[in-house]
Amino acid sequence: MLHLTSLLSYIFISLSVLGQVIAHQSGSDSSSHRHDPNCHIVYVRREWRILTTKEKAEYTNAVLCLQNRPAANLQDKVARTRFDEFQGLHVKLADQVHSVGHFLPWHRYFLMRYELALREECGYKGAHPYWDWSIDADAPLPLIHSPIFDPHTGFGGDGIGGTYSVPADPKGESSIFPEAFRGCVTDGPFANLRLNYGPGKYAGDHCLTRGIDNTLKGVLNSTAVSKALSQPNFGVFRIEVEGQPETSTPRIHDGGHIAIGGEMSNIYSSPGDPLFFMHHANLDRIWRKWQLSKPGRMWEVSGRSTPTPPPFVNVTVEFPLNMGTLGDTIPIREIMDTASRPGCYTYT
Ligand SMILES: *[C@@H]1O[C@H](CO)[C@@H](O)[C@H](O)[C@H]1NC(C)=O
Ligand SMILES: *[C@@H]1O[C@H](CO)[C@@H](O)[C@H](O)[C@H]1NC(C)=O
Ligand SMILES: [Cu+2]
Repeated sequence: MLHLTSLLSYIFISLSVLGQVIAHQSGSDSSSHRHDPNCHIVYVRREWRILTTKEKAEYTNAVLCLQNRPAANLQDKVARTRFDEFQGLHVKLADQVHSVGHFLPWHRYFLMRYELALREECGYKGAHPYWDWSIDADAPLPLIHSPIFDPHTGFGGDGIGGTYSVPADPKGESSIFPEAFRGCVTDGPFANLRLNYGPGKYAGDHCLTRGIDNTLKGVLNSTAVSKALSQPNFGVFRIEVEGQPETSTPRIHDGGHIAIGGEMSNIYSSPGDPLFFMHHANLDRIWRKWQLSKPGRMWEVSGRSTPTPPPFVNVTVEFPLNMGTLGDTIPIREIMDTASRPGCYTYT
C-alpha cells in the first residue's frame, strides 16, 4: 500500500513537471497553470467577442456600478465615484509609470485592483475581458465596425463632432491633442457617463469623449503584435510595446490609445474611458504570452525607474508598485506570475 502511494505520487509529480514543460514549449497558458495552490480560483480572461451577450452585460453593468458608487477616499476632492478614483490615481502617477521599466508591471497591478473592485464591490463574477484589436486591425473594415464599439453589446461608438470643446493647453502640460477629441460618446452603456478628472491634468465635469482614428490600424495589426513578441529581452520588448516617446512612431500601446482618441488619447486621464482597461488587458495578455514563450522570461524585468534623468535605479523584481489608496504597495515580484496570488488569472 505504501509502495502504491509513493508510486502514484511519483506519477503525479512527473505529470506536473511534464505539464510545466509543455506550457513553456507551447508558449501559452496550459491547464497546469490553472491550479495554483495559492489561488481558490484561477480566472481565465477571454476576448470580448467570445463572451455571451449576457456576460458582456454583466461586465458593463459592473463598470456602471463602479461609476455609481461613491468615492471611498474622502481626501480626494475631485473624485466623486470609485471609478473616478482609478482615473485619478492614473492622473497623479502618469509621470512615474510610463517610459520606465515598471510600465507593464504597474499597469498589470492597476488592472488587478480594478478587477477586484468590480468583483468585491459590484458583484462581478467573471474574469476581466480583453479587446484583441489586432483582429479588427487585420480586417478590411474601419475600426468602428468592431464589436467592441457596438451600442448594444459593446462600449458604444465614436464621439460625435461638435458636442465637446477641448480646453486650451497652451504650455502642453496636459499633453492634450485637440484633434483627437471628436466629441462626446452618445450611445452605448456609457453614453451618459460624466467624468470629473481630465482631460489631461484638468479637473471638472465633462462627458466621455472619443475620436476613432483608422490610420493607426497598421500599428495594431497582427504583424505589429508578432514584432513585439519577437523581441529578445524585456528591455526592448517593453519599449516595442509602449511606443512613444521612446520610439519615434506609435506602437501597440500608444497606438491603441490614439486609435480610440478623446480621453483615451491622453497619457494622464485615459482611464476615464472604460476601454482603457480592455486595451491594457490585451497588452497584459501579450506580455504574459512573451513571459511564457521562453524559460526565465517570467521573471525578467529591467529599465530605468524614472523617465527623466537623473537619479534613477534599474528596475528589478523588488521594485515597489505604488497603488495609492487603491491597494498596498507590493514588489513587482508578486505580480510576475499572473496565475498565482494576488492575480489568480490566465488568458485564453
Ligand atoms: C500591418 O500593417 C503594416 C503597416 O501598414 C503592413 O505592412 C502589414 O502588412 C500589415 N499586416 C497585416 C496582417 O495586415
Ligand atoms: C543600469 O543598468 C545598465 C545596464 O546594465 C548599467 O549600464 C547602468 O550602470 C545601471 N544603472 C544604475 C543606476 O544602476
Ligand atoms: Cu498608463
